[in-house]
Amino acid sequence: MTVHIAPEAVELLLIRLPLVEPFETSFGRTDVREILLVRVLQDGCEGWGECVTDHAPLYSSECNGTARYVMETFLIPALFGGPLRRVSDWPRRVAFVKGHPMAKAALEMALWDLYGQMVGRSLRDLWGGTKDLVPAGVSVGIHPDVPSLLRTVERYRAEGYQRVKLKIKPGRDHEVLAAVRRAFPDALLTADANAAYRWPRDRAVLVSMDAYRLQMLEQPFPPDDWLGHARLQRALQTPICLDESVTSLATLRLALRLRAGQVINIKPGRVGGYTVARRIHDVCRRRGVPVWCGGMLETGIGRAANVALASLPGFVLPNDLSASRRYWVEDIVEPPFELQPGGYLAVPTGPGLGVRVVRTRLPVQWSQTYRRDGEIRK
Ligand code: SMG
Ligand code: MG
Repeated sequence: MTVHIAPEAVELLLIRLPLVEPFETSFGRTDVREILLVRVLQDGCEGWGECVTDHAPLYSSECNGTARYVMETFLIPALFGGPLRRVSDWPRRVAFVKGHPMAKAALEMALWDLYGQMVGRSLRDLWGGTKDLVPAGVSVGIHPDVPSLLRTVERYRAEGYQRVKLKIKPGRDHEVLAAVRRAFPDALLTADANAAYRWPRDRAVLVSMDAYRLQMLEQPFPPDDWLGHARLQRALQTPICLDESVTSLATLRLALRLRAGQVINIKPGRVGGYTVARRIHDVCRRRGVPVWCGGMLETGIGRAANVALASLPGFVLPNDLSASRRYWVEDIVEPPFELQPGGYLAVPTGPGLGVRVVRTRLPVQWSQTYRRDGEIRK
């Protein structure tokens, strides 16, 4: 039986969800997340997607406003333009829209969930995942002072996270890394700069980070500074992990050819969806490049899809996938994600995302439904 994907309606919803504690990176601080959700409907089934944009274009050039605009003006009409034979045809269907990978990825996630619901298969199963449990890491934001940071790291380590990622920026790096390394000599630590450093200005500051025995240093330079990353990697023993730089298969190939990094953080939103994310995984696996799944402070919707992705065999390093309670007082899905013994998250086995969205828990700011027959309802 062939199931064609042809939703009769798409709903966009904006929710506002406070984080359990503020999260600060080199580009800003978040207390409350504004999250754009997508719901697609077909033949009595529904699929949910989550857009990883934020209220402002700080991590990348997209934000909730651009994602909404591009979805309602171009992507949703493209979806209504005719049935898709496979969800993996989605990137080609929307290739005429340049950029806007997060908007495309959110709709793709909803289509994967819908398809999984229709055929009764989990995303892990549809994508060729091989693991029941995926290693959980935790990303720790920039703290106001070192003692409070040490307390946070201590707490997460006591909970059982396999590795701790520390957010850094110029002026908030050596002191932080030295203190955490001193307090936790055996911890698996990484650092993420979110592009806050500059080549060659910060060469010495970065090269001396080798002293902290980090598992990797994530995205020191702006996404397009390929030569900066390649030159730093030549001078640095610590492997560089690329996040913001890798937005496609082509940029992945560039990264590998230039040896601009040795590890890849795969974020489906950043690369335009799960189809491309899986292809990036496949190329890295063939070439022996370790990958892990990044996070964008998702709700249980995005987390469910990412956990399924991380169950693929090439995801060999701890992921930025933490338990629901690390982010939210109450997640918007059931069951929430809980840290399993040894520091793992369990990969859902139910159809599609394998979690149920609890509609009554959605703090909806606005919602709008678009129908294939052309009607739009607020
Ligand atoms: O989802 O646990 C999470 C957060 C992981 O640090 C994280 N993400 O650059 O890797 C990264 C950041 C981007 C999001 S900052 C709002
Ligand atoms: Mg990062």
